[in-house]
Amino acid sequence: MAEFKFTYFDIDGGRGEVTRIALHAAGAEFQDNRLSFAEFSEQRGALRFNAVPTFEIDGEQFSQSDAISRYVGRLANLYPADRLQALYCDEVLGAYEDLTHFVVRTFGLEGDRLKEARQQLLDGKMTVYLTALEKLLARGGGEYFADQQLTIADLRSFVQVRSLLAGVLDHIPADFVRSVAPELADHHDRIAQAACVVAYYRSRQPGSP
Ligand SMILES: N[C@@H](CCC(=O)N[C@@H](CS)C(=O)NCC(=O)O)C(=O)O
Repeated sequence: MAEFKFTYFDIDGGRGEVTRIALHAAGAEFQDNRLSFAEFSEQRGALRFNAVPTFEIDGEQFSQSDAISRYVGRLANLYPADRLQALYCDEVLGAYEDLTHFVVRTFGLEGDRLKEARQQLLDGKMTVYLTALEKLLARGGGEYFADQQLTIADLRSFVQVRSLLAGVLDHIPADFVRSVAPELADHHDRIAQAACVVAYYRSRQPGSP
């Protein structure tokens, strides 16, 4: 087996989370290189596009979270072999990446400007994307987004919806997803119970081997 090193922030979430869950599901040995924000600032010059996540395979560095999670998803049987189902899956990954960019644009704003930008986000892109993603879930059959089984699209939705449900972003109400796209919130609750997801978070408990 090749030597893997995955570099991302030392957080349980964000663009690195799908790959970490999938690496665990694949039973792959890998160096989990968790950077503090200070370490990221020091090391970013050595990272492609000066960003995380990065993934190294036998010392060769790769970037782009969705490309990495597709590679690892194939290792873990969490990526469809069928071309159309893979397209279903990729469309979801791309939509969540778009949504992430719209949210990130509001970072750094403060006070009324932040409030206004977040309200625009709720009324605009957030509603558009979440309602469309809910339709993509229905297209996949309602339980999963693609392949009639768990894929990295479900994991990406789970991670992103979880952060919205946590209500950690100012002016984004914790019940927003449930009010605008309840099927996505229910999907999140189901995926949280998927065996590989439960096993991954169990492995993150202190004292776990
Ligand atoms: N399209 C890239 C985006 C990478 C990205 O923006 N990563 C963020 C962390 S989630 C980052 O490194 N931000 C720090 C910065 O750009 O200064 C991907 O999907 O990996």
